[in-house]
Amino acid sequence: MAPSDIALYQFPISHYCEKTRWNLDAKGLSYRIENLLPGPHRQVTKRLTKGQRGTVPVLVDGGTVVSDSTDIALHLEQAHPSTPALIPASGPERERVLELEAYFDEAGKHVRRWVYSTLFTSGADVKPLMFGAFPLPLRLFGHALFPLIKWGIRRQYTLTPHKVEESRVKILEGLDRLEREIQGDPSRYLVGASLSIADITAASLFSPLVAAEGSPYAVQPGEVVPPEIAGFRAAVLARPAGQWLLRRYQEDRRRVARGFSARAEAANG
Ligand SMILES: N[C@@H](CCC(=O)N[C@@H](CS)C(=O)NCC(=O)O)C(=O)O
Repeated sequence: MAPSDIALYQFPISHYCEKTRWNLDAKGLSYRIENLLPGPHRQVTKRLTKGQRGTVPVLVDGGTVVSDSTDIALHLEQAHPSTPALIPASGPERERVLELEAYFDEAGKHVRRWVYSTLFTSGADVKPLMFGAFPLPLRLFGHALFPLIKWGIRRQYTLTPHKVEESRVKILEGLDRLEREIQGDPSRYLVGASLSIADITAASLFSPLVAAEGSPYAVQPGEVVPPEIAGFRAAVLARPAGQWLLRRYQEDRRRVARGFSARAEAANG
């Protein structure tokens, strides 16, 4: 298949988009990345999905348009089967993979809320992470839109103190569950003896908590990490769950995340 036959519409900063990039990379598929600015993105995503959904990621695979990272994973498994499968074709292992995928997908919303809230409250500069991958004119446009984008994020993801605290607790529950599933052993996969979409989902959606190398949240030279985030990351890294997250990135995230490398190139250029 020609590289341009698969296009991923995405935000570089989004951990749900990171999940789909990893999914595509794990299957060895070539794809084109179309980075969208938060806010104006809805014109594109609504057009692509014929008004059905506004969120990213959206995958265009030949004539098929799929949005939602879980539906994309199901589509990719069917349209581009790989060995070993990221989603087993049938049986109890399939059920387990899908159940864990759904659980960690939901946990990702709590990570997003806690991370955005903590970054905004600390006054950290989120703009390099959000816009670094864009060409200069769009980057400047993004900077101009930033106050509005920030307001939209606060509103859409309900960054209220009560909800943020609720999410912090949910994150800790998620890390506990991860440790139970791997029986405290960072070398184990969640289901069976090979990487599945359950591992990709947990690792990508929790990646902001450990700033794994190869993830969009890897710490850049000169980046100032707010103390609350640095402290939380240190506590996660001291746990088997944190070591598991790092290991999945080191051992299984084989190809460099392309959104991230584009960000680094833009920052260097
Ligand atoms: N469950 C969805 C979550 C997607 C999602 O929430 N995407 C966010 C970025 S992380 C988004 O597009 N936000 C902007 C919007 O809702 O318009 C998935 O897995 O694709």
